[in-house]
Amino acid sequence: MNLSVPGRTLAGAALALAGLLAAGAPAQSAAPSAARPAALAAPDIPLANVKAHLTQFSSIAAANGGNRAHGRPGYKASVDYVKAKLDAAGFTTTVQQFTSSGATGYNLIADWPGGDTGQTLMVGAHLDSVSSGAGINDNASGSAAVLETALAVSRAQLQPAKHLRFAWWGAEELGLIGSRYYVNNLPAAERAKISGYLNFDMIGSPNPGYFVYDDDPVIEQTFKDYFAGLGVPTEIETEGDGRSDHASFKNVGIPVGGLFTGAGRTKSSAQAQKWGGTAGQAFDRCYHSSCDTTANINDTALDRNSDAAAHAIWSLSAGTTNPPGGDAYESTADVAIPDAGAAVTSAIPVTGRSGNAPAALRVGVDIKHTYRGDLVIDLVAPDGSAYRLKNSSGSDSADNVITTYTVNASSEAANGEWKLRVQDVARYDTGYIDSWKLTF
Ligand code: DTR
Ligand code: CA
Ligand code: ZN
Ligand code: ZN
Repeated sequence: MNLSVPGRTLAGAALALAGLLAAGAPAQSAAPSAARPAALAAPDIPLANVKAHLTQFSSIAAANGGNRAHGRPGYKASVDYVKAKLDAAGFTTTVQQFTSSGATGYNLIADWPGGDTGQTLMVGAHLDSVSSGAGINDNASGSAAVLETALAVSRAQLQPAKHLRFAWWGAEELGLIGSRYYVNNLPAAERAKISGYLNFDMIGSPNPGYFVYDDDPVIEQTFKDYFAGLGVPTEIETEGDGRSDHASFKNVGIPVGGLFTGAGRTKSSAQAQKWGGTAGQAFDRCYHSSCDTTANINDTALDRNSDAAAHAIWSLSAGTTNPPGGDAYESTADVAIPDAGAAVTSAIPVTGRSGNAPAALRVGVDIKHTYRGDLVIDLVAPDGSAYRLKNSSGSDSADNVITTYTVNASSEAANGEWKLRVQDVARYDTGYIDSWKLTF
């Protein structure tokens, strides 16, 4: 059996061979009940719903002196609006009071019942504006997206492995006051239960960039994978360290991540090339100004970032402990295999996992093809390394390849795009990839 494992040491090849030998006598394909359903995909977050929240925040500001700032009536009215939506959707809400600059501040915390509270994923945005305006991009955009993804969790009646907690912070504009108060008043044992915090502050800038925080690598990769799936390039957020509420969590060692579309800095020509918009102009010309109104939003950016938030919540709350059946990722797309032609591939994007793939990665294949001896089958890891699953054979005249291979993929990063590569190397007899599955 020739191993196509480019760039491997002999020892590595031997290990890989040992792994593949286990697959030599094709195992029975995993009983469907043994494999968990593939990781649930997040729903689309309707842009219209997110914008309806922006309209509400705008009306609240207009009815309360033109802003939603800490210590002003518009802020508490914003809290009341969000809380009412969450109470109606089945969340357990808590309003945490604090004092800053002589005024009462409020954090709104919303727990989604269920999940392992020992692994709590938090998602947050600051709800306050500056006193000069309604603060629609900064930060009704993040507040609305977090609210709508929370409501999407309720609509889906999601039951993730991890516990989900959402938060809207007060007095961020005064210096991360609300989020810092929350973290500082969490007992250490409670802090230790927070597996990660996702922050959304300014995610609809009118001249947008697509920036991903580069703090925790798993969270960063989860967002990058999402935007890669859209074909939207991203950049690392370099302005943010310490500049928003994720800093309160990072300062106590909690993994953080988030998204940002830019504030007062100027978009470069190179950035305008990749993202569109106007070079030489600020990402948000109305940053901290009275013109930060509902007209100060780029709908595409707000929609993409809302959907990216949902993707990260669904992916990162799925849990890291593998249940007995393992975590399965599946493609059911049919891919025709040309007779005696070029190899074809079928891809499965894997996200939200940490570390490397297992030493016993299960590769379930279902290929419908007469005279299966024509077929050569490889698993291709995200970095391009190929693992031979099946060689061609002139004597194997049976039809179809429906089996599970076990591959030692422990030297491969788990996250990324895995491919099944199939080539028909002999004339006559044709077929197609019906489905295939990776189980970690
Ligand atoms: N501090 C935020 C705006 C802001 C500036 N840089 C970043 C980077 C990442 C997130 C947010 C920001 C505010 O004015 O609310
Ligand atoms: Ca959407
Ligand atoms: Zn601000
Ligand atoms: Zn902000």
